[in-house]
Amino acid sequence: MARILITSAIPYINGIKHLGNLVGSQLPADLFARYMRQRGHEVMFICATDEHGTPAELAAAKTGEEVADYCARMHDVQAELARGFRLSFDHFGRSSSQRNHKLTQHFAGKLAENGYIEEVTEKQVYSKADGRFLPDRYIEGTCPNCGYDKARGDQCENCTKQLDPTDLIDPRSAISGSTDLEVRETKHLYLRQSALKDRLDAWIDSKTDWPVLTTSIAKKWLHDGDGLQDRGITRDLHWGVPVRKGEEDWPGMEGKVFYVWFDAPIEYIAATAEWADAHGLDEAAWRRWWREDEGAGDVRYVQFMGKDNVPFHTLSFPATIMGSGEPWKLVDYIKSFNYLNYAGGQFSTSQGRGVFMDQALEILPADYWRWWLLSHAPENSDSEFTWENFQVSVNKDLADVLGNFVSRVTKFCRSKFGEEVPAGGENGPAERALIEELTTRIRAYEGHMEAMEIRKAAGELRAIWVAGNEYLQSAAPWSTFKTDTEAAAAQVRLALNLIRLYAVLSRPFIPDASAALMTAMQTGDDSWPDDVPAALAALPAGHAFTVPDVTFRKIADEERAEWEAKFAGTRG
Ligand code: B3M
Ligand code: ZN
Repeated sequence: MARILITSAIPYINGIKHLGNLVGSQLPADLFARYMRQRGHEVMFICATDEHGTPAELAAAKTGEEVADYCARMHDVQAELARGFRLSFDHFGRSSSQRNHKLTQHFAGKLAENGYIEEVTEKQVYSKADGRFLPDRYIEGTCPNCGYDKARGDQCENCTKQLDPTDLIDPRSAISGSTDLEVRETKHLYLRQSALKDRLDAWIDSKTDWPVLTTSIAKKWLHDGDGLQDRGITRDLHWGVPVRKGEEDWPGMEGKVFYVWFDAPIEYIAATAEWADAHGLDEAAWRRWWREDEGAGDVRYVQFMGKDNVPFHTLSFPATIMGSGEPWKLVDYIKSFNYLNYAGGQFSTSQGRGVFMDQALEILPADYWRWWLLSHAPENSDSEFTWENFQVSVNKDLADVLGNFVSRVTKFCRSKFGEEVPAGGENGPAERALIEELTTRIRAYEGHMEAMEIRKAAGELRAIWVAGNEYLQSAAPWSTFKTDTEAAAAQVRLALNLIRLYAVLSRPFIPDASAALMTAMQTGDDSWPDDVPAALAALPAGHAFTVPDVTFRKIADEERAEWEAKFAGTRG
């Protein structure tokens, strides 16, 4: 069995995430983590809140809280929503943790020692109206690369180019809108990514199995235009990791903090250390996941993220690790996602457009959302959430196919044979054909799950549910029963076993429904169907079960219309 380290991009602390954020990192990472655990692998699944930077400061200023209090409160809110969506993190950390402070300072120290840090006196945008230096994100303007007029000073969200604030055309303060900006001198540290370009290039070239979306973005920033730029990794802010060289002060950098994108990926490592702390474990317990010289040599490390985060994970963070000269684990596979759009536009946190995690759970349980989002994951192109599509998927896949199968089989059995698996009869050609089809499909499902081909996996799972339904429809035990009770018993026995099999196979997608089906089938046998015929005989004649409550309910047209109207505007 393998050891698999899985990280999801860590969500910004300010505000509640929308469904587009969820499907772009945390949810597919959870699917993969659940699947790998189910297959018996040792999994470490890490996420955290990304707490530094100006957005946190400004959000706290708005609510009138100290920024540390704001972050503590919002961390708990996000952790609770993660539980609501059944995100099975081994640890949900905080980038503001002491662990991350120490590790971030450690990496900076090593990078300096190895000559990868340059101290630069530079000119930075100062807003007289706001009385402060404006950090990158709080300067808006026109992207010099693509012309998008709401590009931020750190990155253009339209073309994903990493920017420096002074690159922007017609810059303005995002805090006050003021264009009364002037440039003042201040000293900052730069990570000399350009000096690592050849290593990064060779490393990306060696990743022939990565999704094209991931490598194409990396290649673009390695080779387009001026190639890989050195990046400023410090900021004139109060909130963040104080700039230190390892354990020592850094002369000239007093009062400055590291740039949020420098410390955020390091939090993947720090959060694993936080996990060890939370469980009273020693240093070795987390280092065996991260240090190749301390046991991580055989770990497979997989990251999940939206496409806008790819440059930081294919270039900047690997540069930090390579430049440290220490054997920290580099990522083995990056699964990246396009955007999920919302009803003809974009989801937008700043404009409150779309459905947010808290709102979603107020409407329907997590499984409904998990199924729709995962089966429509924006893998090969952007995808779109519409209420109509959501209604159709839920009603068809979950209610008509899976839910209906469970309900018909259990109710029919209860009425004719009682609440236990019936004895008698044996499998005939139709049953053998079904088992054969399921065997092929289950092997395909495994292949897609291992390859993180999420839509294909969802499609195969749906086909597995459909195959059972079609079998039931044509076997028609309710007719068979009238002439041949033995044959009907064999049909129902197989169908009841299919319910258990569905619970096992569907668990990574719809964990609550899966648990409810296992409870109804009164079994704890959740072993993976390596041997499908055996798996379909796991519940023997005489095994008791109960008829479950409705597994999935349908969404009525009026409800859909009501939600559509309710979420048409922006969040208040
Ligand atoms: N917080 C951006 C995002 O949530 C950023 C990711 C950090 S990953 C280290 O999309
Ligand atoms: Zn652009």
